[in-house]
Amino acid sequence: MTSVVLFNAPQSTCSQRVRYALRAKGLAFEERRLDLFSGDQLRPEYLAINPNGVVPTLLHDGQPVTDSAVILEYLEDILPDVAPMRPAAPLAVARMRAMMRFIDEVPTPAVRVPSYNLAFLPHYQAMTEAEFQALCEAKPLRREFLRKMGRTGFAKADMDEALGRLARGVERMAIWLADGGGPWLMGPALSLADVSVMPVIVRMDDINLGYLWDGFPAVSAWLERLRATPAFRPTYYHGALLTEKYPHLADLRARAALAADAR
Ligand SMILES: N[C@@H](CCC(=O)N[C@@H](CS)C(=O)NCC(=O)O)C(=O)O
Repeated sequence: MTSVVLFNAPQSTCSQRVRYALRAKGLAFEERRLDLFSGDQLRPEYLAINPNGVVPTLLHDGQPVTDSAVILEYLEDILPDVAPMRPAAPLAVARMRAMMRFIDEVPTPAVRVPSYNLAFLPHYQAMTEAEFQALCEAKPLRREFLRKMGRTGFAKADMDEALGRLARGVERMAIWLADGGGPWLMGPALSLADVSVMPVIVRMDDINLGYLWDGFPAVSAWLERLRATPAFRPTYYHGALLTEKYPHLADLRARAALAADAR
């Protein structure tokens, strides 16, 4: 019998991609939840399977597969006929991969900036400067990112830049939806491009950045359609959203909803 273990974290956007694909394909897996603020991802036993010290990692029959976009493609390779999310024609595959690259270049890194400032910063503020610097040093992939944030948070210029990149991501989605005729980014069939951008859009909605698609009804319709797919709910179990873990963000969201209703 084949064994599939997913090392991941509930609120990690990269993990959410993989949880969605596993659920969509109905592949049974053992979920191991890492506590990223306790440093589970930096322990030697985890670094042995993922030297980048980040989640997710898929362990298939004891063999590690790392990087969420790579894992998504791997799942298509091992289960091509179950809920396929990669088109068959080489040109269509190339188009899908180009979309995934754009998503990984532009909106995916950008959403980390407001996420860290709004939700994760207090975890680091509770540390001494020496502890914080040691933590930065221990991170193989996110060392410079964390140092740039520091213990006071990203500067306004960084936040503005991130918001610009997120807005560009939303605009590009609207173009893809219009070009392919929707309802999914590549047209009638849901693809890995949809799964790749899903956690960014869900996170933006969670932290009150949903106004960035106010002028793009096709993007809100896309989100509602995605939320209605059977794989969505088991992916976003309770605790997967930031507003479910951080009460101050839930308050902000409730106040923003009231303000929107009053307009
Ligand atoms: N390109 C990688 C990025 C993975 C990544 O950045 N994971 C984040 C959570 S979404 C993480 O593990 N962060 C822990 C840390 O920075 O220490 C992927 O897509 O798998």
